Amino acid sequence: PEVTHLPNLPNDVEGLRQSIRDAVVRVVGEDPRQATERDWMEALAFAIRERMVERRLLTRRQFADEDVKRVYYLSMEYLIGRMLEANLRNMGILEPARQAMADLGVNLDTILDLEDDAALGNGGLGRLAACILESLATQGYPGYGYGIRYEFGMFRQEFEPYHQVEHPDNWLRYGNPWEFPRSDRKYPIHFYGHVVEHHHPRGETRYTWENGEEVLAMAYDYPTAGYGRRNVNNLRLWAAKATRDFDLRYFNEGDYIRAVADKAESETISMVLYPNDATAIGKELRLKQEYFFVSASLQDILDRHLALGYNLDALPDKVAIQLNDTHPAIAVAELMRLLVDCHELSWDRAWDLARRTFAYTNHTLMPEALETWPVELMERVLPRHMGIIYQINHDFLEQVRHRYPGDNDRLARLSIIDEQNGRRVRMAHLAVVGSHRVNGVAALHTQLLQETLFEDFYNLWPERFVNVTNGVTPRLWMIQANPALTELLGQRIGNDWQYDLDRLRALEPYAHDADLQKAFLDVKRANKVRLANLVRERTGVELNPDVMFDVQIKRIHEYKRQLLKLLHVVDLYRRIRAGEDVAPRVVLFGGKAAPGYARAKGIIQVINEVADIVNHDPAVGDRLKCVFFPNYEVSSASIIIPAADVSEQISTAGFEASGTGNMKLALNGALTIGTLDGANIEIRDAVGEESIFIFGMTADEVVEHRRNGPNPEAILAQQPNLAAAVEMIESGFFTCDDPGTHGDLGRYLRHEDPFFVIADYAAYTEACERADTLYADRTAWAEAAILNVARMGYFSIDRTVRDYANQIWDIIPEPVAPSR
Ligand code: DL6
Repeated sequence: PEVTHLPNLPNDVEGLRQSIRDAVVRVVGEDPRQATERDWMEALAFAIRERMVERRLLTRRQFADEDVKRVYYLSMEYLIGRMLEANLRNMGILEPARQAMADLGVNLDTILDLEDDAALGNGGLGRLAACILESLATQGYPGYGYGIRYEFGMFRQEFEPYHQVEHPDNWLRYGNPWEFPRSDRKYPIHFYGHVVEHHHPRGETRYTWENGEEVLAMAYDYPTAGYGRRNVNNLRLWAAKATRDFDLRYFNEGDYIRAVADKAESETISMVLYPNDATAIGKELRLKQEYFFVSASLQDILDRHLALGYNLDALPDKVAIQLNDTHPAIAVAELMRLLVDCHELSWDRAWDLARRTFAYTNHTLMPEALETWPVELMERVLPRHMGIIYQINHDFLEQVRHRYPGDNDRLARLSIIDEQNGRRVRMAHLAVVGSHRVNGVAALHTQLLQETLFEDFYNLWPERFVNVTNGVTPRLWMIQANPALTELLGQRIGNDWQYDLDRLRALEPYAHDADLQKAFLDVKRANKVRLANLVRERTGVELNPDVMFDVQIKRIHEYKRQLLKLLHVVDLYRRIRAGEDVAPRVVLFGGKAAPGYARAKGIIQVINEVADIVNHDPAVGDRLKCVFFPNYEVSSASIIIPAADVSEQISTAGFEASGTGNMKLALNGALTIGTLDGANIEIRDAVGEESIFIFGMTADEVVEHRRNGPNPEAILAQQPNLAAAVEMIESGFFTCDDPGTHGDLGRYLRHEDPFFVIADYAAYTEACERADTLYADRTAWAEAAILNVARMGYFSIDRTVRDYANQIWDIIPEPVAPSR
């Protein structure tokens, strides 16, 4: 019994102090007298992780004892941010740790600021994955994440001076105290080679995948603590390591340098996150990344399943696997390969198990983001999988033929292989065919999926389609990001909302209470001062916390329409210079452009140029400031979001699948100016028309407008303010050194305007004016903002995760009992 006994480390100040001091010596290897702040940070992290792993083991034991069904979340991206504060908070030891550090002469807040963000994701999709893992643990669900341990995450953005320059994000340069390298958990991953058929006279033909290259996937574990619970789950990230065989082959041939170079080359698979959020990356290395992490994860899942004593027929009863977008969709073919080729199940039995195990989340309708791989590439890199995909497609099209005899067009539309565009594998089709559930991420998005992208699939299998509207974790996006509002809420309505966000409703009856309104506005102002300090530090621009903070933070994309906001800024600027009286505001942009997306990079450049002129024009003063916050990431988001008065959610309707920034901002009391797109619609339904400024074309109107052919020039002719703004930009007013720079942008707006910036402009500025009017009435604004907070409970990630658990995964919570 002593051998299997788990330690029980104390969580009080004294116990923590002891662990931290010990860790400085024993783990960091430094004399406490000479330890630097970074040494103390590491020591603290080690003290926390010991405690996390203890609970992790308890959790694992209980899951095994209780025979639970587990969900595995497969995602190429996890946008986690900093881990120290989140782990301290979720472990319930933030305050004791603060005191323990103070006793050791170290300020915890300084230490928290030293940590790099873990930015293993691009934006919404990766942040959603991180929120889901946190919620699984918080609610006690048996849920595990799988992904890639990129050595370089999302690039660091700098402006030199106006345009974006990307710098590598070497987030592991100091090592990483949160990870547990598991050299005992390595799986071989094959690429290339060829397939050999083995015909059996009385059985199915069998296949072996031979020759080719092999790389190892090694596990790194990141424990994930639940808030207010003892459950600690696990995120397992895979790193590529060369095999020993790999070394030997060339060493034996006597080419030492080539051997070392090739070894390094084989490890590049997990080197870098592709920084594209809305375009498919047609690169061979990307396909290898996808297969690499999928194969390792599935081998690991099957190993665990069998080690727990279950047989493969029980797979769908004990395992649910969620595909986060199509990036892991090759899993459908890989599971078939493992079951049929390695475990020797019959094809039909394997297919039944696979389909009942997988579910797929779609995150975009945009054609350029939909992954398709050339058949030729797939055949070369993953020859066995190509054969399996052909077989899956053959069986599937047989079903379709049976259901719709003679309908060849339908067959071509549904086929997993697109024969029109040089033969490509449609990964979304593979994911739909191989899953028992397919979900969109907001009501409108799911509806559009059913009506457009997956219309034929929806007609075939309507029961397969469900909606699961996204959510955000209130632990990070309220408790951690906005301690002042958290405190105020605690005083007014207690803390139950931290576990059940719907309880924010208790605030509603106080929305017109003058004391609460004042306290609420004071909190907002303090958060604006906090942001203004950070903006001064990062950009040198001074912001006045007493004017409206109008915030658009998200990836830079034409459909998200940063240009719409920019035209408004230029319009206001021109009117201020013309002596008009306009409502004062600070406009803050933040977000990264994909490095190869020229239009998006041009948008960043022009915003920076406009900002530079506006901010230095003495005629403007505090009436208008424009800031592009550099290197927007999770840690800066948590300073920006609580300071926003207005949240810009102005995508062209029908293009933003859901959005989650819209939820974070509204939860923190910002009022939304938004189109009827993505989850904005559900936010409007929740908060009520009076707390949101809706404008612009609906998704249907956008389709109609596209059909009729947009005519931006005619609209410009009707709107002198807008025309003047466009002209100021294209004439080079903001680029004195090189006036020709934005001629192209002018042409783009005048003649193309593919996302209807011009068409929606009048409605947009009218919505901004409604916001200005309300903002001027502080009482009315405070009331609307308080109601906004009170009614955002639905957008908790905990509700999202329960929806997945009940509608898709069929899993139940297994809270770890506080046994000791
Ligand atoms: O579902 C998370 C997030 C949504 O909130 C955004 O609206 C959507 O744009 C984003 N999708 C992607 C697209 N990725 N791909 N492929 O990041 O997902």
